[in-house]
Amino acid sequence: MSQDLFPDTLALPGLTYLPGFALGDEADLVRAVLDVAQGAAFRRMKTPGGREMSAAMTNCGAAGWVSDAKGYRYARLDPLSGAPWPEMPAIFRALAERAAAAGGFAGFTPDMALINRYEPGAGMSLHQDIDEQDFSAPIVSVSLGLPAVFLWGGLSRAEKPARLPLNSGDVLVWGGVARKFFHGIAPVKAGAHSLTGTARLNLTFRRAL
Ligand code: MD3
Ligand code: FE
Repeated sequence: MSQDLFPDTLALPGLTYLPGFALGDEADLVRAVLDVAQGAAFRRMKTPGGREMSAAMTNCGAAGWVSDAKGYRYARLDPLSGAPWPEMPAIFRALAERAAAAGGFAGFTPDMALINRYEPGAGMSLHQDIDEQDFSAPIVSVSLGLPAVFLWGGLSRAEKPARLPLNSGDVLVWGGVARKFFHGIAPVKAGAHSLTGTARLNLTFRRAL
């Protein structure tokens, strides 16, 4: 089941909200995240400005999103280990491709996934995802574990963000004009989830290279 996030008067081709789309795969997805993290540990990266991000991150696939004093970029090797990132688990790829098709992007094949882990108090300030090569590809995001409030700021940073609650198993497909929306995550509230414990996990499937 998909539903339009926006009133009829707002034409925003490319954004599809798929509540609960991943509910049947939650346990397998969390297991796959733990597998990836065995090969490439979660770490809190530094922004180019020198601040430590509150969410911990890791990656899988052909490249990983990294941030340090030199800036934001995609790197084929994990700077912590010097090795390639772990391969993308088959369950990740299958879910991302199914969700993309449901969102009108049949044929989307992600080349990597960024995995964010939020402990209570962690969030992500408003930003755009613009480090990828090709903006015609959508981004598929999957929420697992503790709930969070997604902040959606539209196409200009000045817009006051709308708030959308995201629950475990929810999937969003961001393409078209939505692809360059400012967005963020409000600080996650303390809680407990049977699969992720005290954490929220978010997977974003991208075509980065
Ligand atoms: C809208 N992650 O990793 S997912 C990120 O929940 C990121 O961890 C958040 O923002 C999280 O970059 C939000 C929803 C999302 C992801 C990518 C987008 C929304 C997006 C790309 C373009 C527009
Ligand atoms: Fe983002």
